[in-house]
Amino acid sequence: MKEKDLLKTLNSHQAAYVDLDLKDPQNGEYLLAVFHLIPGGNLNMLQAAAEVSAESSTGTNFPVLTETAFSRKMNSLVYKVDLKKNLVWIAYPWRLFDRGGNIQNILTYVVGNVLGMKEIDALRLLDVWFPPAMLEQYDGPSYTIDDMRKYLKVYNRPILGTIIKPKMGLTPAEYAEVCYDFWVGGGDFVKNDEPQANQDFCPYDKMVKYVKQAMDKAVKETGKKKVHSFNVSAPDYDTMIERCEMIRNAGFEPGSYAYLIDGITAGWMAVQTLRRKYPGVFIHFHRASHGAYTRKENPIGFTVLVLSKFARLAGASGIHTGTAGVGKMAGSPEEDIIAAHGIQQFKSQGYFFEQSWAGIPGKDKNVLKLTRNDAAHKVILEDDSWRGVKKCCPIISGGLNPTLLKPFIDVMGNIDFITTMGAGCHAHPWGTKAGATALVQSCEAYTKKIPIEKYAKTHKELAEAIKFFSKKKEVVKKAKKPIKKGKKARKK
Ligand code: CAP
Ligand code: MG
Repeated sequence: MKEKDLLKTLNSHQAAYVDLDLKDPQNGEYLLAVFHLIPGGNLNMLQAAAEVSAESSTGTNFPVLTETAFSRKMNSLVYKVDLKKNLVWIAYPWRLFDRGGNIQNILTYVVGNVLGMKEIDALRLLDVWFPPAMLEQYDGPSYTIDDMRKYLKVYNRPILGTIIKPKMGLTPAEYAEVCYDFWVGGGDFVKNDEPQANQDFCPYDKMVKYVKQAMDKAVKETGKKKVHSFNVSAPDYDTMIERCEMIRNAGFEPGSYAYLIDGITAGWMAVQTLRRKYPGVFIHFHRASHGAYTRKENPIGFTVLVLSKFARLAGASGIHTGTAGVGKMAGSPEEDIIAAHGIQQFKSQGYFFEQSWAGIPGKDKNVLKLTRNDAAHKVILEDDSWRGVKKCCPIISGGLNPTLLKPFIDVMGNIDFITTMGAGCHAHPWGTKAGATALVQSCEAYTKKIPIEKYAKTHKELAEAIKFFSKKKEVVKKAKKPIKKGKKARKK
């Protein structure tokens, strides 16, 4: 059966949401989306796709008498179907979306009710394409990793960071001490862990105050600038802003702090609020609970690439994009690296779309060349006729340690990211400071193109890290061996 043969199986309601002859979907009027779709019930691919298109734009499950000629113009349209691969392309008139750039609104359409429909057994948004004119409406990042590099005076290597561990349970003084140890060990960047908030054993205001003291001490001793990313996620707007202001009023100079937001559990409104209210601050998008949508085993949800593209559009300065299978979290090079590159580059190749992040007609090669040379910053033409969306930086954590830095960079293909290693630093047998030093040494080895085993011969903290983290791997290997039937499990 060919796609076009299925047209005659559509009822009039479904047919209003399909146009397999749509001319030039990339004409600038549409946000384009590609879904993997398995029909539910007894629907065929095109029928199910049409139902998804209706529910994710102007329709419902029956045609309504209140439709108008204009409302029909706002119908999204299924414009391509691949029956073999179960793929569906849908074009959304982007005038459907809330004016002024509202990510939450787009997601409510394209991955809203449709994920709960009976008409699908599987529906996963794989890639999206934003037309240049639409990009004009969205903020994109303001303060980027390049601004952080300038502040830290760190170039030509990843920004080396940590997450304070244990994840929770330290007092403010204990927390700040671990920050200090990491910074004097040579690390650049410390983040709160994603659940850090105003716990009774670690009051927010005290944590901020002690971190400031620790940072001042570390900066004085090392002569190097440091950054702390504070989790400002909160139950309500006022509390979030109160936390942001508390940090600014604690005396942290611009550039020395970032605002971390649990973008999925706190919500896109929080992400965009921070971007709009604090354009001079690095907005750090932590993606806790993204797995419910992005894990490959999930038939219903969206990809890491889609999440990351929307984070860039929303104005996050950086978002966690995963360790491409090198660290502890699920995720593969294919998934995580395409997402990382998708938010770093000015012209990025997705699964289905090449996304130019310039708000100009992609045809103007000269201007695109110009913007590529300065893709890190908004490039405004004198007449402000177009602008580029700044890059959003991959933040890489999840089970990394100094022995895994080079393996990850080799997969990533560049060093333009922030890495935050938690256990990778604080599990070091000699403690956090040595863990940080081992990380710095591992990065030095990479930059000097020396194998870490060789570099470790003259760098003891790294040597100890290699011994410890490699051993850790063996233990995991042993645990995986099936215990022979009848043989007693060896007492550990
Ligand atoms: C890492 C981490 C990060 C997750 C997030 C944690 O700690 O702090 O939140 O890695 O995953 O809580 O597990 P470790 P992702 O460095 O000790 O593993 O970056 O994939 O979103
Ligand atoms: Mg964490």
